[in-house]
Amino acid sequence: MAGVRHFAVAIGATCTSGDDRMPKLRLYYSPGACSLAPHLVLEQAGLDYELVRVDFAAGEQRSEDYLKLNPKGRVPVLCDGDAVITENPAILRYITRLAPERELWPSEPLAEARCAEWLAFLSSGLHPAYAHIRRPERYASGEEARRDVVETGKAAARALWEMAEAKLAGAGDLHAAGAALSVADFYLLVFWNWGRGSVLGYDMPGDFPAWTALARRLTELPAVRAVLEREGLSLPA
Ligand SMILES: N[C@@H](CCC(=O)N[C@@H](CS)C(=O)NCC(=O)O)C(=O)O
Repeated sequence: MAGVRHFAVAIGATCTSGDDRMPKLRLYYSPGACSLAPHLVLEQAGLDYELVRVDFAAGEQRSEDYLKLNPKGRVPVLCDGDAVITENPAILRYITRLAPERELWPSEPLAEARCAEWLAFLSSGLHPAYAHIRRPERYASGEEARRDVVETGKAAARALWEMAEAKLAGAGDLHAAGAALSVADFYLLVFWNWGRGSVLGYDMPGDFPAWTALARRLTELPAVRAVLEREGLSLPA
């Protein structure tokens, strides 16, 4: 990893840094956000990359420059030279293609389907449920309606987190997509971390033991420990 820059500090709206000494890969991230998944995978893949920290508290994701880069106003964004890639499932797949020797994308057909299935389930199921709790203003305008969105989101999130746990426990595999480590494991760590966070406040070891076992196994990887520390996140207890 080549270093961390802050979006506010003269990054500008384009992907290319114009500096040949900088890596071609640049990840725009916010600590603890879903950009944690590509951050973990870039590190585990052993690729040379630069990090650009986007300050959500300062609203940098909605700044004019950032919206030129990603009109969706979200992280993660992965730049590879001039190319801008958004959406976790696409970014995660792309990173695995850059480091095929690390085998983070399964090649066996069923394991590959399982991996893709997790990526879709997490990005289109668990993530939106969480967003209903964190960002109810996206879904309703009145105070009462927003409260209802939060409460409905909480029920939906709990059911989806339990579904993920049942899926992991039922498969009984060492990893999410089978016996081997894959990008799905890293993406699952994001939602494990959100589960223990203040918004959901779940007892992850008590109520989600299979998922917690996976999280603990992941932290045996030096890359995972390094990234969690860089993002200011504690290791799974
Ligand atoms: N579908 C997108 C979702 C990206 C997303 O919602 N990112 C959140 C952080 S987890 C974000 O940037 N939020 C900023 C905001 O809502 O203003 C993906 O999976 O990459």
